[in-house]
Amino acid sequence: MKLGLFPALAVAVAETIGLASACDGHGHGQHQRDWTPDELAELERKWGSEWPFTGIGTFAHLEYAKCLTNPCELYDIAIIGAPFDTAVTYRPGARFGPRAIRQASSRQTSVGGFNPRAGVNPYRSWAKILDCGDIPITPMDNAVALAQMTTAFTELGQRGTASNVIQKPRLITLGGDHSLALPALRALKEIYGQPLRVLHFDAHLDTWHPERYPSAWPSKQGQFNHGSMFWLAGNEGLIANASAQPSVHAGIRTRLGGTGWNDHDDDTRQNWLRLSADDIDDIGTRGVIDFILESFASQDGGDPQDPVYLSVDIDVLDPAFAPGTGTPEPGGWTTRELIRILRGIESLNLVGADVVEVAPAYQGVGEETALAAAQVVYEILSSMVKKGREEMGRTGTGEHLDGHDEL
Ligand SMILES: [Mn+2]
Repeated sequence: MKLGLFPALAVAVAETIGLASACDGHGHGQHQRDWTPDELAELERKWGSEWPFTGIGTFAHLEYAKCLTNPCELYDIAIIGAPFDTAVTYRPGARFGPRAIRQASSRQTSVGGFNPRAGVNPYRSWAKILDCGDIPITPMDNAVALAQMTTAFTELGQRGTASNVIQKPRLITLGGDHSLALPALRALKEIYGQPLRVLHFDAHLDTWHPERYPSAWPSKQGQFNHGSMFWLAGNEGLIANASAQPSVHAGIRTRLGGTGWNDHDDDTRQNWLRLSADDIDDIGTRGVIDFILESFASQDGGDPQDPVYLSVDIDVLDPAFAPGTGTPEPGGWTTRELIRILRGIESLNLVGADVVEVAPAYQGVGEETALAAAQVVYEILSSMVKKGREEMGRTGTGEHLDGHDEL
């Protein structure tokens, strides 16, 4: 066997049949010899661990794979960066969001990853979770960028899974500005063959008619922006439009256009329900959770089962907690409230999610905005893994790998 041709495969085969592994290349010296599996295991024991502050910065120290260029790479859940911010209306900078969120996730490790709120360690359960890196999105041409994101999300989401627990892999996208929700929903419509329902945490509606941004220079391309992507998605039939299957905004506190509530009326016509940021003062996190779960309940009133896309604009948080964002609005939720709400809705059937509008140039030196975004991703991962584990319990498939049975 020529080791130089397929080194990874050669090592795997050698390990399988009990052969030692040899170094590739043309160097000289004592390393250019065969290494036994025991010797390699000893190296792994001595040097294989990482401290939270060491290593190359993948999300939560997860294994990194360039999934877009390696179609054989399988996963159950993929973290994928979409560093794109040329469709914003105010502050740019979210192209640096994926890097910042990964950096802020450093203290998340598989060793210390048990989520006591959820009762699961998402990094040590049935799911193979990979950091698939970033989509190389052009900052020069938004039409090309939209095509790139749509294609990438479709290719990544259509892949087979690493386990037999779920049929389709889940993508969690690190934004990037919020416009990426349009290509994400296009991909999910293609993959699931049906329009999705959306749970949207945000200060803003993002169902704005493009003419909400008045210009003497209207353009079709200009409709693709971070405030109109749900309007576009609705028009394209990507979002469920049956009155019994509404989508939900929560955390809303934006100013509206004109002199009245026309934007709300338009939003309602697009089949959305709204929960304002202020509502939490009257109904608490429990009330917010109940509103969401009741809105997504199945037709017979049972557990929500419709596939849901979860979109988290970090500006749902108050600028006190997340100033590093493109369009900050005072009067938002705390990070703790958002975490509590995310935990409360873990029974939703999340088939994809994003965390968007993290623009680290405007955050404090303590990286509070990116930390909040990394925590949001962790809570979503916890929910997806926990739901899969419950599914395994119902169907009797797979193995219980956690060593805990706290459910
Ligand atoms: Mn927003």
